[in-house]
Amino acid sequence: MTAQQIEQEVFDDGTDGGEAVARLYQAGGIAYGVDGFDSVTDEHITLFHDQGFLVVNDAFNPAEVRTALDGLLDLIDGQNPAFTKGIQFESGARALLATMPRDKKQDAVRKLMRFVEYDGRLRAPAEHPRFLATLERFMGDTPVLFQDQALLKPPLVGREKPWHQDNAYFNLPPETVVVGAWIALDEALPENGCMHIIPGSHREGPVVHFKRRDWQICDTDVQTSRVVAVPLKPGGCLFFHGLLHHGTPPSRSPRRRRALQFHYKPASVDRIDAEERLAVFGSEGKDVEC
Ligand SMILES: O=C(O)CCC(=O)C(=O)O
Repeated sequence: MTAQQIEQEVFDDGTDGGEAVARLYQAGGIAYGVDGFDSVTDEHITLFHDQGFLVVNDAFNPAEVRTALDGLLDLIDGQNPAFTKGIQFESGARALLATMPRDKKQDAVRKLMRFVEYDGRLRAPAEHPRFLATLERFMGDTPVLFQDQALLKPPLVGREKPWHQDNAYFNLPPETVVVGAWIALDEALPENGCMHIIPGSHREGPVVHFKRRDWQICDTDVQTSRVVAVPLKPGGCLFFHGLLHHGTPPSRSPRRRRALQFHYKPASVDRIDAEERLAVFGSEGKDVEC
């Protein structure tokens, strides 16, 4: 990667809640899943609508996980010169990137975005036929991929993603059954920042989000007594509703936590504009303290 390329990169200067936020992620239980897409029954689809999530273990096999990781590392390493805008580095890495070896560089990355057009190895899980068929059963409509991300928590310095609803970020009608698919590429555990959710919270509708450590649900509004952790083995997949309250704690673990996240909307749903979205999810003008 040249100095000029680095100049184009985006650095995330966001703040980290650090240990002070640990109380927001004290889970009272863990979520268990079904084994493989073929095990998903109609009862599981009903459960998804009731609880707002479904875990599928071994959704992707070790070879598929390895292939996706190879694609990810190549993009981080700058091996595809056309992929110039999709990497968000941790701000602390600014001065060091040009000389970092490949293995170290990945530990300076917080997020990759919009990569499916650039690497077939990363597009493959998003187009996996049984995966898409499962999404279609959740939605009762054709799933359309509209966001692709890779979310990395590097060893020891993985940052929190505060509690939020994904639909607060999307210009889609707020109640849309958006389905997020979060696919573990490493083992994800509470200590290295696995997903934490509040089962059933999607049924309570959209909630106001605030600009604090991120665009997030107010810390005092997080229903901490209902928190469940979602540990996953590599290849495990959490499907979750776009209104489900979820977040991930900071990681001080020496173990990496890398994941892919794809978001799908039903084909029949049209976009709205940001103003309409913020009228529902935005805190401005609502005179609410957080
Ligand atoms: O993987 C993470 O740490 C956070 C994922 C998430 O909830 C998001 O990016 O919306």
